[in-house]
Amino acid sequence: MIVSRRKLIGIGAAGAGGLLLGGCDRFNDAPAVRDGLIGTEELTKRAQRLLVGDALAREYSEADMSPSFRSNGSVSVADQAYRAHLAQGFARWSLRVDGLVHTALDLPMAALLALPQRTQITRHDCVEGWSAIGKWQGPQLSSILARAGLLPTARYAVFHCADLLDGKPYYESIDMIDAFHPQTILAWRMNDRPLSEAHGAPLRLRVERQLGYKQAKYVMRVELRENLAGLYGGKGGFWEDGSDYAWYAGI
Ligand SMILES: Nc1nc2c(c(=O)[nH]1)N[C@H]1C(S)=C(S)[C@@H](COP(=O)(O)O)O[C@H]1N2
Ligand SMILES: [Mo]
Repeated sequence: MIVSRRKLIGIGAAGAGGLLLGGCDRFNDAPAVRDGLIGTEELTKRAQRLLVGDALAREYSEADMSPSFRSNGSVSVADQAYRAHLAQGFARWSLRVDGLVHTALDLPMAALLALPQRTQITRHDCVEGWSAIGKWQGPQLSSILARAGLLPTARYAVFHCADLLDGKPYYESIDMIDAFHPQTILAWRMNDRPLSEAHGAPLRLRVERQLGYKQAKYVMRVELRENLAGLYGGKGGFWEDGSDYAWYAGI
């Protein structure tokens, strides 16, 4: 299974990189690019960002929603503290926000629900070759980060999850461009219902311009960091560490 996932992402990354880099002279002329100071993955990311800018991912109508939205990866969480919170409907659970912030936060569900909410109907694309259109609701990550107050050195938001996959903690990370993108939300509601356990209760990331594996489920803690080195495998995510998936998984 891991082998087939690798194949798919390999083809996707090569295709996108070739196409995007080939078409962008302004980008290729930049001194750091000319002098070979930037690696291939960073090139792909920057090329995509130049072309995509702050564009919104496509949003769909209710009529487009998939009749069923499959779940993938972890579909349940073994952790005892998680199971106790699940049994209580997350009534005493809170999201931890810490690291390079002015004020570390513990936000209970009520506080997350009291923040301005964004609802979006988007398409989820998994590298395993399936897609589904679903409706997501939650506060924008930007409003949570604004509450905590970022220190100037904060460059990445890391999402720590409650589950273990293949015995290892699942985690993901994004940069500040995606963290402050209007469609980047911490969703607690999916298709007009609170998130199920299989889809990541109580809270999951939606970062709509990237692939499925970036959409971290079971988010317990958001940590602001200056770099990703020294955290687990150092590549910023579970699949990035274990299977060489691209850190920037632009669609
Ligand atoms: N915590 C956690 N988040 C995760 C995963 C996982 O195994 N654990 N799998 C990822 C992958 S590969 C995909 S395609 C989506 C699947 O989301 P879904 O189960 O809601 O369809 O979650 C992503 N986020
Ligand atoms: Mo996926």
